[in-house]
Amino acid sequence: PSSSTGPIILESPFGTVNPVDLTLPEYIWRNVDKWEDKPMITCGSSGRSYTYGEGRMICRLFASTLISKLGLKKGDVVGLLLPNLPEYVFAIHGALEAGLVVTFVNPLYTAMEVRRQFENAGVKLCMTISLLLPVIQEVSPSLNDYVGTIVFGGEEVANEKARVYDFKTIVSGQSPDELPKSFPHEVALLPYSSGTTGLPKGVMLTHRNCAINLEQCTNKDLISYEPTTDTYQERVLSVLPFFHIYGFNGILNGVLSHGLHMITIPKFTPESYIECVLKYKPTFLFVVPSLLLFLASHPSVKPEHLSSIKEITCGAAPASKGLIDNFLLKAQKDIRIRQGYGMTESSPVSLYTRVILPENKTGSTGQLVLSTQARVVSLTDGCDLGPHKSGELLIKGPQVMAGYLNNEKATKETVDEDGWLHTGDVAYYDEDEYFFIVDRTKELIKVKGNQVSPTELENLISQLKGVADVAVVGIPDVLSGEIPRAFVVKRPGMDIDEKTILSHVEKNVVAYKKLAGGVKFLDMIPRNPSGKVLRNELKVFGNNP
Ligand code: AYL
Repeated sequence: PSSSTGPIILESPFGTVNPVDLTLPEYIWRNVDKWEDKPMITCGSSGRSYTYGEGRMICRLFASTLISKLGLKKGDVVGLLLPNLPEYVFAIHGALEAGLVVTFVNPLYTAMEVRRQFENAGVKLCMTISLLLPVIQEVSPSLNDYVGTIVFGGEEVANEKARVYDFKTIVSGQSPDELPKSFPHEVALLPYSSGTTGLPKGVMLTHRNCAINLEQCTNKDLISYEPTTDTYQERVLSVLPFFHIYGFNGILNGVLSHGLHMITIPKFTPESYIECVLKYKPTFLFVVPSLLLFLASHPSVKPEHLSSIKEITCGAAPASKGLIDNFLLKAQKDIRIRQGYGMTESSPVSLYTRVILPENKTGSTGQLVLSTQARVVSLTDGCDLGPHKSGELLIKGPQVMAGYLNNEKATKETVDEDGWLHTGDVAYYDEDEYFFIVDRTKELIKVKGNQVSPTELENLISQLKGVADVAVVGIPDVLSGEIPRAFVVKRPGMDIDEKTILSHVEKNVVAYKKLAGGVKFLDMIPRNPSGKVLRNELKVFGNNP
């Protein structure tokens, strides 16, 4: 499909997806009867575990509890401040089954970060663990129509007067009362993403967006799990957070819908990870490049530790051919390494490498998943480009979000009238239509696969009196991929030092957002005539410490 003047639209080589007319919970549980007695999810640290039969029932009862005992109504928003625990499944799928909309945050977020997202999303009910209840208590007074907080393992802190409920207590004795009816086109999830510019925004993902994205990766060329049977079940280890679309839809829901055994750890340490690999002998791992680097280079990871692993999927940030080759050298065995590419705004997967990847395609982020189209357009004149020419990647498919919450302007800037999602990533495709991501035009900084919005840090730094102007960019880093660095112009006659700026940022944001790349002082921030920061100039400058 090529034309020298009009759009050059690439189609998925895998064909079209089966239509999905189910909500997300209906989709993930649709075959649950086949593996009721099999383990569903296990905490790799504590060993706490639930079978599919138990998990399915608890979600159903929790959904009824939310409606009958707490009086929530369809469409109400719940906010999750939770680490990766087995009970995460109940929190999120119980709420979705009840017709509620879910937003989630990093459990290490500061109260300020949680408040901004929960307020913006309109959260009425929170879910957390005892340890993090103080954060919720700081945030909840600013929430309109606040209903309360459910605490997992909260027997000690429960307090009806203060509207703090223990999960087990409130679900116990619940009957599977009727639930409001939900539909596939309705919004299910509000993950936050800064997209191509500005502050994090609520990404409206519908039930269908999420369910169809799972189906779009379900094809004999794309899926390699052995089916779950009486005698066999794949084991998947992942520490990637369920509060990110990769961990939630890409990993957890994929696992649940195929009846696999999920093993998770609430907090990554090299020791706990290796211990889990040895104890549970996972057959599949999901990683981000910094975790692959850990496996490839950490002295405590030995080749024999990796003997159970058949396949590793890596996504969320670039993994070079060099990194993949280094890992395989270390593993001393044939492990399939697959890459996925996507965005929160596309539920997330748009590109995925096929199970059997031709050797000369290592480093590619793969091909278009089912029913997905792409264009690559010139960064200078917007014209469509042919093979081997780098430009902005545009994506179209049923996984593309319904829009940003209460933000029509950002929605229009990101998804155009014809439905093309402007990714802000620079890519090219080769003669076989394998894609390679080479750069990013958007401001977004990715630290170990986590999103960092430069605007958020710039706003924070601007609060300091001595700062006249500021710009934050990502600079390359071996361990994290990128790290944020601030360029600051001092206010005339005032002095402000690097330490003050670093500690102000560190106090207010989660650790991965801190200015690990330091602060550089400049006389002025380079901007174009319309005032837009010339980030590339700063990046080049930023390469010289
Ligand atoms: P967000 N290679 C290079 N950059 C990538 C890749 C990749 N494989 N995947 C994601 N990115 C960058 O919303 C890219 O800049 O979603 C993209 O626009 O947090 C941005 O990350 C989106 O960041 C999977 C596994 C998709 C993971 C994901 C990524 C979800 C990240 C499919 O199988």
